[in-house]
Amino acid sequence: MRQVLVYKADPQRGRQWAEIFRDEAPEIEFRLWPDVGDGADVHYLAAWEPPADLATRLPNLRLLLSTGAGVDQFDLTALPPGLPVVRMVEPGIVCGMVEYVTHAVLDLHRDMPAYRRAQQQREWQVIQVRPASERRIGVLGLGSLGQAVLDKLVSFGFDCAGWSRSRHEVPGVVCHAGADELEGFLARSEILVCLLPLTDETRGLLNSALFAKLPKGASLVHVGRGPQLVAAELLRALDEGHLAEAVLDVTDPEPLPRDHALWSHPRVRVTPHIASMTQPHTAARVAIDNLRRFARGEPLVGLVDRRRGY
Ligand code: NDP
Ligand code: OXD
Repeated sequence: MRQVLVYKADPQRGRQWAEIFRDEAPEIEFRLWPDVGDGADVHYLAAWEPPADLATRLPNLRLLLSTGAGVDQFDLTALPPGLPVVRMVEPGIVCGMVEYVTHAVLDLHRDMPAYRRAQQQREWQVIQVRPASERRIGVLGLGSLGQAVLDKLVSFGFDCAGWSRSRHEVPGVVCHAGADELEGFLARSEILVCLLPLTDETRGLLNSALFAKLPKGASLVHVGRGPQLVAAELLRALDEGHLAEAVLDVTDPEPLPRDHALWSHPRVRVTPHIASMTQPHTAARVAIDNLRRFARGEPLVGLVDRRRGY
């Protein structure tokens, strides 16, 4: 039977997906939103945001693929029960995130924010260099992105730890698991990187209580999701000198309003959610692989636990 996939995200990237599907998966008919045709034909949807009337618009949908690594933009409770949801695990997203976080951590580790401020004042000011082995990095989230980032940071010799819900073993990384081990993990994290998915449990996690458990002078690199951060409490921790710097790729809301205090704080750097981006060619191939796995009844890569929310 003919299989039909609808793509509903950035149309330019969609056209690149279409080429890959045409050349590498001719058995799957590719339709670009809004040219869905008869919705009853559609088995698979690849979307950043599914349509609100998903169940009636695509009544025979069998699989929903997120075009991003996160699925918090989906209301998982509103989707048809039993519909499998897959998040994007593809090499392009991983490489982008490794580059962004490595850049941010090295920049903080080598005191570049202080040197940028000194240059503005024309001050020749030397700060003692600390070896990477003496810099303690903590990564919240040991999923596909957290582990890839840690792999690179370990290669620089940083003293690395990670935190996740379940216990993991990651070479060269002190792994902490669960709420009971969060405090010990935070107490040793001089540069804290957030790579958690947004769920009810992680919303607002980056707040004053958490900042207070970090060592004085710690910095934050936030690349998870904006609503995990309580921005006013971050600004207070920076103003009080408990935290030194923050690098934020995600904010709440996005885009960040022009008059928001985060833009102008001297110890905050904001980027517009560009830490990593799904790369159309690699993502399309990952999607094809997952659709073929699905057709063969094999385990899917990046299957979301809808109850857990990631
Ligand atoms: P994964 O699902 O692979 O990993 C999530 C990790 O978070 C897992 O280790 C999981 O623990 C841990 N976790 C989730 N909830 C909790 C909790 N309550 N307590 C402790 N640990 C928890 O996700 P990815 O690594 O692929 O992506 C992470 C996030 O990065 C995405 O959800 C997205 O929000 C963000 N992202 C941001 C981008 C950007 O450009 N800024 C781009 C891409 C992604 P366990 O392993 O035990 O399940
Ligand atoms: C994603 C993102 O989830 O871009 O892929 O944040």
